[in-house]
Amino acid sequence: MKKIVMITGATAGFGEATAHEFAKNGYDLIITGRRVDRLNALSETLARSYGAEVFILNFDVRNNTQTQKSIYNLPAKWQNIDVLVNNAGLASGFGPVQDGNIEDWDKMIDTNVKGLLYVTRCVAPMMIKNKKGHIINIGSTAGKEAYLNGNVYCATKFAVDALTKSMRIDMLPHGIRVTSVCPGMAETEFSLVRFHGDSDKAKNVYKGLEPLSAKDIADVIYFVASRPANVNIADIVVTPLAQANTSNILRKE
Ligand code: NDP
Ligand code: 8X3
Repeated sequence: MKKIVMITGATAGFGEATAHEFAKNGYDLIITGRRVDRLNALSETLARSYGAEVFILNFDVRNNTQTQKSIYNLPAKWQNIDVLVNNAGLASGFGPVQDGNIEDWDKMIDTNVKGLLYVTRCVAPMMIKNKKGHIINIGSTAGKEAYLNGNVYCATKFAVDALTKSMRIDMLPHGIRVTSVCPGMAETEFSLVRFHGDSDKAKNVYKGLEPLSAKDIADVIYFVASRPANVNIADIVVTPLAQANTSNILRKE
């Protein structure tokens, strides 16, 4: 029987690239997100290119009722999830806390922290029942070090870091692996979303440097998932060569 990976936020960026990586390596996939047209297109591509079976779940991770309904109603075969990639997330806004937009804050906290928890709350008991599994949370360098104007986004990723450490303790008696993958600057739709669709501001983030690609991170996610069963990679931080940490970034003129 083929292994099953569930990837939240598979309609773009890391999630989409990770879906390709796992499908290429023989997994069947549960792909989730809000943009169902993209999920349908990705499902067709994965089936055609790699012969993968794909199950689509179209829900908003901020909505616990939708999340529970989607996951609990998975057909029995699809509840046999080997790897959960908690990837859905975003930054919304960039500025000092005193000018912060409450809607942006709620969006980030509800998606990056509560959404990750809602999904995990549904999937972890399935893994415990099946006596196997691997939860991979997508953190960030922003969850290791705060940076100027990052405040609430950084706080959500610090929360992911704490949750990953806690989950590893909770899952210990059940033989379930828990990992965080923490990327630095990667050019996906992330900055476009952060700057509310302003493509000039989004492009400017990566000016003068070669950022990570979604594929760079998908490779790392597959790597941690494909270690021997006795190996758990706890935490992995990946930056572009031009980024030493969240604030020291080398840009060419
Ligand atoms: P993208 O914007 O390219 O992709 C984000 C994905 O998350 C989309 O598939 C989107 O799907 C999904 N998503 C967002 N909100 C929700 C929601 N409420 N419910 C369901 N799905 C949602 O960004 P990235 O691929 O770059 O980001 C993926 C993860 O990586 C995020 O957690 C981000 O914080 C993190 N990260 C990104 C870095 C970067 O520099 N790019 C660096 C470090 C971490 P849809 O809109 O269809 O729902
Ligand atoms: C996203 C990367 O550098 O914008 O987590 O925080 S960064």
